[in-house]
This record gives sequence, structure tokens and C-alpha cells, in this order.
Amino acid sequence: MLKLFEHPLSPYVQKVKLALLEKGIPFETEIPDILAGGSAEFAATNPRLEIPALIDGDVKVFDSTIILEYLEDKWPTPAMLPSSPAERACVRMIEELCDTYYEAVNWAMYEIRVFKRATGDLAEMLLARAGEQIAGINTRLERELAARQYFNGTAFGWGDLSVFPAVNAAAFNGFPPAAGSALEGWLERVRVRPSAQKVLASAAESMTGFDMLPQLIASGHFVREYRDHRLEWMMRSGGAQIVLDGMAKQNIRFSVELS
Ligand SMILES: N[C@@H](CCC(=O)N[C@@H](CS)C(=O)NCC(=O)O)C(=O)O
Repeated sequence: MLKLFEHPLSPYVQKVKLALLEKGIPFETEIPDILAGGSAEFAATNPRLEIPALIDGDVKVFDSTIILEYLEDKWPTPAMLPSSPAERACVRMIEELCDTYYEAVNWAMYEIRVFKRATGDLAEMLLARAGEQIAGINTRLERELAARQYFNGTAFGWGDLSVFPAVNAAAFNGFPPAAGSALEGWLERVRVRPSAQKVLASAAESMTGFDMLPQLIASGHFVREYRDHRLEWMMRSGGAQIVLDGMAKQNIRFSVELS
């Protein structure tokens, strides 16, 4: 059986789980202890020590997009990618925007609200920036969706499983799609799918004990990876001091140096 290294709140993991569930592929899950370096099996599956990472027999795959490609290649039906090259390029570009732009905004809100990297005026300012950015990307997604039922066209697919974790997390954090918008209708349509219901149920379950997280961060027992677009979000949105504090307290990390 496939084994997925995961955490139920990770939007990248949620993309992969949605594809597995929509395709009806059985899989088991394990939450790796990233702080302790993960198991040897996890480290061998993803040298970056990030989730998601997938094991299929002798095959080890990391990175949500590459895992989605692998699943599509090996289990082509039901197809998550549309059939024409232009439509395929379109949903991949939507995925790219969600993975490298939208995701960072949601991640930053967790850093501030749950991990308490900032409080008071700084927190308020950063959350206001996040709200403006979400309004911007939701407007863009509204244009992409246009009059279609799904980002994939007439059926749920790659575009939808890429957008859902992002728009849903923003809504959960108090920034839902505009009332009466096509994006709002789309979110309601996707939320009731059995695959999305499963993903949301395990995400909700994983949130117990979250009130302990600020203490774990402050004590240096919990370290989060700041890389790429996430690091950029902090720097450009006014959180440079958060990055410097995290480096000084060693409760942030950058990506693993490969050997
Ligand atoms: N590009 C990767 C990104 C994966 C990623 O950043 N995962 C986060 C969880 S959402 C992670 O594992 N971070 C490790 C850490 O914070 O130590 C993908 O698409 O899979």
C-alpha cells in the first residue's frame, strides 16, 4: 500500500490527499517527527525533510506537484488533468500561483495567530497585509473561474484540488471569498465532496493541543522552516524582525543542505 508522510494541515499534503481520494487509491499515512529529523525512511524519501512525501514500493517521491504527476501517470483514471494542452497549462499555472503565493499568506497567518510570532500592533499590521493580499488573489481566482463550475472546467480536477486548500484556509482564518462571488459558490461545491470532507475532518482533528504551540516556539522546542515564498512574505510584508528573532532563538530553520 502507498505510504504518505503528511500533516493534515499542510496545504501541499491536502492537494495530494484530495487526488488520492478522488482516484480511489488506498493509502496509509504517517506524521513524521520533522524536529527530530524524521525516521531514516522519511529522510530517505525527502532529503528536504518536508511533507508530503510518498512511498510506493521501491519508488520514493517528494514535492506535492511531482507526487500529483506521479499519481496521474500511474493511475490515469479518473483524470485530474484536463485533456487539452492549453487547459493543462492553465490548471498548472493556477496551482503554481496557489503554491507559491497564496500558500505563503495563509502560512503567515498561522505564524502570527497560532505560533504568536508577532503580537500587538505588528500582528495587526501583518494580518491586515495578509487580508489585502487574500482579497487580491481571490479576485484573480474569481477571474480564472469565470463562469465555469470548476477550475478544471466541467468536472473537479487538478485546478480545484490545488485551489481548495488555499481558499478554504483563508476562509477559516476569517478571509472568505466575497459574498455572492463565483468563488464562494465554488468553495461550497467543493467542500461537500467526500474527498474534501475527509481532508477537512482530519485537519480539524489535528488542531487539538494548538494552545501549547506558542510556548513550544518560545522555548525553541518547535522549529519551522522559512524558505522561498514564505521567507519572502515575512521580509516584504513587514516581518523582517520576526525572521531575525527566529534565527537568534533558533526556532526557525532554512532548507536542509544536501549531501
Ligand atoms: N514544494 C513543496 C513544499 C512542501 C512544504 O513546504 N511542506 C511544509 C509543510 S506545509 C513542510 O514540510 N515544512 C517543514 C518544516 O516546517 O520544517 C511541495 O509542494 O510539496
